[in-house]
Amino acid sequence: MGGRRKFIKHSLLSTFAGIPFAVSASSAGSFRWDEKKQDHFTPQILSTWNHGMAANDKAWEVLNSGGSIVDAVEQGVMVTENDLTNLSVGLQGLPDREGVVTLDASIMKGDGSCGSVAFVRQVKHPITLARKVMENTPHVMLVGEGARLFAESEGMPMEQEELSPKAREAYRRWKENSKYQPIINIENHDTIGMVGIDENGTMAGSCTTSGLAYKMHGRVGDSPIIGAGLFVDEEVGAATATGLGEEVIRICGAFLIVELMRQGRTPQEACEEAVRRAVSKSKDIDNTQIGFLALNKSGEYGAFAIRPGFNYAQHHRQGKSLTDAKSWFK
Ligand code: SD4
Repeated sequence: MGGRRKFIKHSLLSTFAGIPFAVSASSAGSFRWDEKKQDHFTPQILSTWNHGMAANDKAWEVLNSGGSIVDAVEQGVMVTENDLTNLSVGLQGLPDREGVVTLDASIMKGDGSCGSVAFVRQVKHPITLARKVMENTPHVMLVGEGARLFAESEGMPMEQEELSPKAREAYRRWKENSKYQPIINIENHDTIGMVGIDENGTMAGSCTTSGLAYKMHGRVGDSPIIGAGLFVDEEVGAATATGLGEEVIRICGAFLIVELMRQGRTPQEACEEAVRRAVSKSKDIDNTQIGFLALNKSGEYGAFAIRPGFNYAQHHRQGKSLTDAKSWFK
């Protein structure tokens, strides 16, 4: 995480400005994708935070080697789940108050298929487990011991419950005061959310996290909640969230953004409106950070956060970039 502040600032390529926005107004005044007007799409992958660069690299490689967009968003975020330097995603993440690492993840396809797991232990790749929930069960969400047992039944290996050296040391220091307070410090908010579109206009998204550091045992954040941390509807677009999950759940953040886009807002406008909504509902704005990231079907994207510090990674045919998102507070 040391490189977090070494942002590679790029002004995003103006290529996207020229993409035709092929949506049409329905009689109800909302927007509907008009397939007749556009028969090709611009593949693109977007992820939260600077670890999104490596995750996007993988997702892009998967897409380019013939994988589906769901394969891409799954395998992309697995890179972060494997990243031993990341203390907010995967089993190396910071534990809850009891010293236990519990993971949340979700995956969604643009046709409405989705799967998620929450409060799951000992599973190295909760995103893969979420995909198995989506594909191999009649359910959308499995939690806790049930999710772990399902992983076992699917042949996924169970990992030892042992804190990573960095997490162990951080937990030891935290226990000196054992003070629980959500911290807006971005070092403490590292969830990866990824959204993408392929050249056929098929969309998908993924989101995976170890959640808030030192959360109450059993706490579940927004990341595995379809419509809060992630939502995809390929008639319109996709959105994902990072930050204080309680505040994202309160406003159904990702769903809200997709619905705002359906009503004609650009991804940027939709993210800004969702942040405005979160700010207006927040019970503790001084201690809250949220970042939203959105992509619509025509390749327009947007990002916005409550306060500075949130960045996002983007990959497309013209290259890749890491960009600081604008924020409500300057
Ligand atoms: C959660 N949204 O569990 C997650 C935390 C997060 O970067 O985004 N961390 O509330």
